[in-house]
Amino acid sequence: MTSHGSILVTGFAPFAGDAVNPSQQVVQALDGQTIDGHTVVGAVLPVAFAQTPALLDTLLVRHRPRLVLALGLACGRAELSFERVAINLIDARIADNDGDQPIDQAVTDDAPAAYFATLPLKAIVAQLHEAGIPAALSLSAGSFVCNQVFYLLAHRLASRSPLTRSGFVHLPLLPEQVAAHPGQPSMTLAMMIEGIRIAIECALVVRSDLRVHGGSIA
Ligand code: PCA
Repeated sequence: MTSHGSILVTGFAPFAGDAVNPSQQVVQALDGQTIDGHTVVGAVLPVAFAQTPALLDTLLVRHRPRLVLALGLACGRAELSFERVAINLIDARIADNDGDQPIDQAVTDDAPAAYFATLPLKAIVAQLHEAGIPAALSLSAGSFVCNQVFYLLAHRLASRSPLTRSGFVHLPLLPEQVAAHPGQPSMTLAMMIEGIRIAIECALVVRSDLRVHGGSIA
């Protein structure tokens, strides 16, 4: 059988005192599965600014993925949040898991201020809504390690593999995490896994995004 190339899906280890990270669990569930003839390679990254650049480089060189979807947790989000913009800024409100807490640094020196996700985000959100899965566009992935990984992927792929599309999804808390985060929205692991699978299927087949209104006023 001809190889269709792999799909790289990354998640993160727990951080900020949480016992689990849903992105790690989604990645572990999808690792090794086949989606439309493509094998999913799952990788769990440390929440550590200094470690992610080399780890991502290794993953991209080793697997030469045809699509990359990075996942992370954002406590407070109610939907699968499809990030539109990766910015060249690190400003850490909390320390990462190595104890680093950089202030106003570039992700990559002498590089563009920002990149857009290269996935058909509006088509993905529409398909998720059809499937009854809460999903939304988001204009900021923050300025912590998730944004760093989103930016690094976009920057690396833009120069080395411009046909490989990439994007970032922030996940809500898992229901069991709400005990430690009272009042915050959550989503089941099964729904997250199904939603990410639908997003990948959509990204593999939809070339140009839907022309529907979106964005936000503030
Ligand atoms: N969320 C953090 C880093 C790791 C994760 O899962 C973030 O949003 O930057």
